[in-house]
Amino acid sequence: MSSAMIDPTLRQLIADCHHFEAIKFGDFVLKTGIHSPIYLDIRPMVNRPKPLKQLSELMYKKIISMNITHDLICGVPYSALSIASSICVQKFVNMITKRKENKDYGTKQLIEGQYKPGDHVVIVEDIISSGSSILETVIALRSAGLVVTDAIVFIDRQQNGVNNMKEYGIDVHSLIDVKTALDVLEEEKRINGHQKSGIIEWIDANPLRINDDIVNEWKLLCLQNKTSKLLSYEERSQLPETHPLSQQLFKLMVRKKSNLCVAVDLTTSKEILDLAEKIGPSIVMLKLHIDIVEDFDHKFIEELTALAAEHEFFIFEDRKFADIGQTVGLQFTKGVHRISSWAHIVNAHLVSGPGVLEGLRQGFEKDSNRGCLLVASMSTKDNLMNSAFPKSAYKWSQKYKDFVIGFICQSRVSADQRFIHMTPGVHIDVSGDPLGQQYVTPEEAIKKRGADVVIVGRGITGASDREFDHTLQLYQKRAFEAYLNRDSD
Ligand code: 5BU
Repeated sequence: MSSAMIDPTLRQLIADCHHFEAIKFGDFVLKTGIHSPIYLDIRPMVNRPKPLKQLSELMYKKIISMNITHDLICGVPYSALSIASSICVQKFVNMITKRKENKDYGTKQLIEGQYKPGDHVVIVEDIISSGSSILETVIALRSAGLVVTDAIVFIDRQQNGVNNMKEYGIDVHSLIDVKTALDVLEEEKRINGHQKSGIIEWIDANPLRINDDIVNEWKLLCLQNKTSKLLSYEERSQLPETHPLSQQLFKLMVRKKSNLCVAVDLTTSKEILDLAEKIGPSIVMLKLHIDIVEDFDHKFIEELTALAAEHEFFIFEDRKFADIGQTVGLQFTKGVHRISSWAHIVNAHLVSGPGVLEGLRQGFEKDSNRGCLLVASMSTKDNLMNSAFPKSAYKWSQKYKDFVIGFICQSRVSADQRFIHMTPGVHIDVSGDPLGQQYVTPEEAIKKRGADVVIVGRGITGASDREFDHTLQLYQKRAFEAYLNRDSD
């Protein structure tokens, strides 16, 4: 951009920036610890009515001259919020804002204002450095179903931000780039040629990258958006911030071509170990009710753990912790079973509230190879688990994701694909049992209800010796094929 072509108001604004110390020269230590010979902070400009009005007029002019479709305007918090508001008031355009919440805020909607998915939004920002703040806003807008392709900025610091944003499908239009602004300031005798070339040299030597956390958030959004349907186990193993145990499970399912967990509801250690030996190669998880084992001892656990390592499956103790946190903590870590010392996975009900999770927390001792599933719904007839349960399971899964890895449920609880959904009550013959158990087929559980892993008990363990191998393979095959053909009817 040649400084001779600059709009007189823009020229004046750049001079004002220097006058009001929105542009300063010297030696500044940036947030990143790097020393910079130039400092830009637009607040002294947007805190004053005259430059704010002039700046917002110029920015809106740019939106019009670039022919950018815009139903709404969104400022990047915080400095650009006043610019966006000023544009909206002057030009009668509606505005939305992105909250700047901390990460714990989970999936709560980050966009404030009236909009509908599909509305076109133009982003307004004061200065672009790496583009990280703009991308953060783009992620929030696109997550809310809004269309965003363009951003208008006052000054481009020329540190690669505009280029960085192209990768994310965003065209950034600046009113002026920093080198042209320096030309103006030199012409206005506010800096000399020597200072200017020193700054330009520094700018050219310091290109910026987008912050890694934001890139990861972006990847997550892409993976979720790529299809509204479920991603493959492989893709899910690669989602950022997936629990290490879930990552291992997703990978294991791909490797073993199995999404089968067998419920081994047998009452002697010999029967369980014999069965584990037989089913080991075909399953990814073995589910126990340790309190029904009549001859329990830790030697049995050692042998089972050795089989789990040999055949690569996880041990899931279906203890359904449900008491007050204090008691649950003891049930998990103490007593004859000392469940926390060997179960890779346990589960909990939220009947007594999230205290149960606080109680369990100590037993996980930051061991990333262990995790908990929340019981969100049950397979049995006339059970009392109404819609409050999946809602609360969803809510608390977000807050305890350091050890909550997913849900035991009859249909999906969370759209967050990092969580595993496991469905019990699966049988090829769906007639149920006389005690209220209700069954669905593996296809129904996986294709219609969105299960990632099916839990099969008597469907397999009840098969006669003669039919056992065939039955086991049939379940493994039907469940895995249902996953592979999830998107077909
Ligand atoms: P079955 O033999 O496939 O009916 O065994 C099902 C297993 O899953 C059994 O161990 C139950 O304790 C467990 N289960 C269930 O059947 N339904 C549920 O809603 C929950 C667990 Br939660």
